[in-house]
Amino acid sequence: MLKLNNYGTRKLIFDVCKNRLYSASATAAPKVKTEHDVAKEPKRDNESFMANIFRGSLVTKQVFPYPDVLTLEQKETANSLLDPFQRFFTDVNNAARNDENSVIDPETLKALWELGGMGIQVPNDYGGLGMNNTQYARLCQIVGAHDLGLGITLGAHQSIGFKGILLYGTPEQKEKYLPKVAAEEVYAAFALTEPSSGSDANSIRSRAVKTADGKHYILNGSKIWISNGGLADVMTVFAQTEQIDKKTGEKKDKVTAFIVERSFGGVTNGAPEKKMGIKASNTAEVYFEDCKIPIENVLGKEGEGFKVAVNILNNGRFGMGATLSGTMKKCIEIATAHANNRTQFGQKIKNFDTIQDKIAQMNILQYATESMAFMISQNMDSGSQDYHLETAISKIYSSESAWTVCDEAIQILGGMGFMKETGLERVMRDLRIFRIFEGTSEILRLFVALSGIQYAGNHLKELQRAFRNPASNLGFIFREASKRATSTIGLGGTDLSAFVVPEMKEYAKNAAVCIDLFGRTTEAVLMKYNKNIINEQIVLNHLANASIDIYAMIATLSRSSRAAQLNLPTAEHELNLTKALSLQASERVIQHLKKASSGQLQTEKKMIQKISQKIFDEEGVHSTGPIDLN
Ligand code: MYA
Repeated sequence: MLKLNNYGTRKLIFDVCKNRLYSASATAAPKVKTEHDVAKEPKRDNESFMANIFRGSLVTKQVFPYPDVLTLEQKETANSLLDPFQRFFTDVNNAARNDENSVIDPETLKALWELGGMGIQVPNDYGGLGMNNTQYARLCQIVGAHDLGLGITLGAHQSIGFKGILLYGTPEQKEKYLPKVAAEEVYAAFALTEPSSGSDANSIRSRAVKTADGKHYILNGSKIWISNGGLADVMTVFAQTEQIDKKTGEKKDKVTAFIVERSFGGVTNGAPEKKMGIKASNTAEVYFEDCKIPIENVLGKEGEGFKVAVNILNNGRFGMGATLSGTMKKCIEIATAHANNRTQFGQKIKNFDTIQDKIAQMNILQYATESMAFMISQNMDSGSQDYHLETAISKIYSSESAWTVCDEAIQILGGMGFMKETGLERVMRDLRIFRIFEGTSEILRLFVALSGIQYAGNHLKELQRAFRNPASNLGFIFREASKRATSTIGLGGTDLSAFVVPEMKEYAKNAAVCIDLFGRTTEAVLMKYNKNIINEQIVLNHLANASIDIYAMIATLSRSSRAAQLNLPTAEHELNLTKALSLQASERVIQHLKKASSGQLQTEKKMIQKISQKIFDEEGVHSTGPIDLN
């Protein structure tokens, strides 16, 4: 889908959108379904709230009421670990020292292993703490509040390093590797990125060739920027392998995932990279030279490694949201402690509107980030398979919000914020990478918009099919027609009022208006651009931005309503945060959606292309100096 210069690969079926749904084309002769069409058809209902709003449908199972999946016992287990984790960060770990030394000392790491911190989600039977995603998310918050550099050592190990073994491992693979990576001080890493393959993860060049006896693969290639690359003895490695297409018999390179042990031989790594932030974590190149991998170390199916890679990333992304919600909380604490005490112009700076506005905005971003992360983790814990869009949204939102919150905290502290001793400058350096790794904000925005649009396109195709045989699809057609008719004349439409407490009804209405406009705009851009939508990145970004704000509104409406229903002591504040967010976010959504379908966008796009082309040609700005008339 995101083959940015080769949109044919995804074979999106947008042709249906060439014509208006109710036009003559809808009754054209039915196209014979190819196997590919059938394979692409949804096999079960997609429960993702976000995917469904792309097609104008409201599927609320994942979002209302706010999930609460932990049993009392699970809550207690997680809580019992919060204290030891807190104590580890206050008594043992020293984030500033780790940053200064660009390494975590062995005693600190040993203490983390002893706490069970490296195998939080590994089942007890394999020596781990056996926690689910939500319990893990609680611990991530503590990590995020104290040391992001150490968090990457921990996250690269379990959120992606050996996550593939948990998700795809055979019983033998689990038996062999999980005890080691959970408790025996064996580090894991995730080796995907290569010099020529960053966002375009499918284009890796590392190759593994099967031996003549079929018992091994021989791996050659190199990986860059591998977190824990210099520490790991077990790695999840992705490489091209020759596969025979079952349908055509053609030979084709496809990615396969492998569990690679350093002890297999031929595995070396470069020196630790010198980085802007997360210095405490080890980042290194990893080289594979004739590394002999037993066939039983293929992870998942041969040729299906790309799916393994993206699903590991999808599965781990909520952890980043949880982690960064902890980071933001800490930044807010530092900023408020300062604002409460700092006097300027004869009064505490907390009395100034500007500072109040900053602090409130920071809390809104933190609240929304946390609400999303725990909504997703709990959906995953209750068995949902449809969380890809939501985790991508949460990754974008949390990494961008944390940056803003930390930046504003520094601004509130003024000169003091710029000093090393406050600790915020380290957090800011550490945070910069979060918008880049595990999928850049840019690539994930395209992923969100295009995946949602593909889902909407499939729905339109279904509708077209129904029109070919209206007699047996009357109910479906009628429901669609009435949905469109009522929303066109401003009646009916989405109603969220039943899901929120009475005082939030008005705000739920804002979100509902956005959802309706979102569905209509998605359909309109599909009609307008057809399959060329893939090349309309600005339109896609507007849709993605609108979807992100909608998810933030929904997650907070749901969580704050729950807080009010339970009469929590923080309920009033949570409702206020949600109200403010709803007012601001709904305005942004409407702006983005207007932009996405505006006729002016193409004129603007041409202008931007012209300007940027000139700058690229010149490799820099192109203007005559203001005091130079030559
Ligand atoms: S690790 C390196 C991270 N690298 C990336 O994230 C790479 C980003 N790129 C991509 O994700 C993909 O290449 C994109 C797809 C999205 C661009 N879920 O033709 P396609 C399916 C499910 O669109 P492409 C790092 O940084 C798609 O449906 N399926 O693919 C670690 C299609 O299937 P089908 C997906 O154009 C840093 C097929 O794949 C997804 O090549 C350390 C092909 O699709 C998806 N997402 O590009 C972090 N995407 O054919 C430490 C595609 O059936 C962790 N597909 O239709 C820190 C954690 C926090 C700390 C914790 C502390 C406690």
